[in-house]
Amino acid sequence: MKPHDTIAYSALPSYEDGERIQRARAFYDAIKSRRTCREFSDRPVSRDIIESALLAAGTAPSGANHQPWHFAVITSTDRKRALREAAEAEEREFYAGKASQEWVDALAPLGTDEVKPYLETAPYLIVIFGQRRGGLYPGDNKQNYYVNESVGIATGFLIAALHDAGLATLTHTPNPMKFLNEICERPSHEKPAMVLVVGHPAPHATVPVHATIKKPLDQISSWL
Ligand code: IYR
Repeated sequence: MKPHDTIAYSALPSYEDGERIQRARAFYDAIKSRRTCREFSDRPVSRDIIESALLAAGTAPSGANHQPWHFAVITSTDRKRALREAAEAEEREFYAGKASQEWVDALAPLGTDEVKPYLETAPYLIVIFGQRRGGLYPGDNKQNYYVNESVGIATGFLIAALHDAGLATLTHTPNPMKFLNEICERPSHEKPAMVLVVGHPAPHATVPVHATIKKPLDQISSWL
């Protein structure tokens, strides 16, 4: 079989309509319990779970199917500490005046600040990179397309897979984040997209009420 050949579109199971409705609701019920976590426990998490979730992320649609992403999985104490120190240095500037007042005000209900102990506590920090160049096959050096969109979708899959496995996540976006290339030993044509903190919530973890307010259907959709 060559890449230009086709295969039958056969992967979808044939549910009854009622079952389809029930499954769609069940998925919504499951995913709506996801909460961004900002207090992690150091309880270990099996590497198998992370590998399966990364494989799930890797099935996301992408521009020209080039799969322009790289997931650097940090487990080493030293690298976590280096990442925390660099991220906190950026965040100190952000909260001390680099961010607009409007931005700081928007974050106030979340209670975020420049102190990020979870970057050392959580068992995994997955640093997600978008590859400006690459292609499908090892050694390819082609233009990649819709890199931000592709990486965003893959990250969504990753978060959903980890949530489904009963793990908590936090999308962390230090600003700027070029320092992540050095910590993760990634080439400069890769652009850091975000850090995904993964683990179990600390027993005392809380969630801001602000984060639990989700827009209703009539505010997020229109039917034409
Ligand atoms: N990167 C900062 C600030 C921050 C920005 C947004 I937009 C958030 O939704 C949350 C935080 C930080 O991590 O604190």
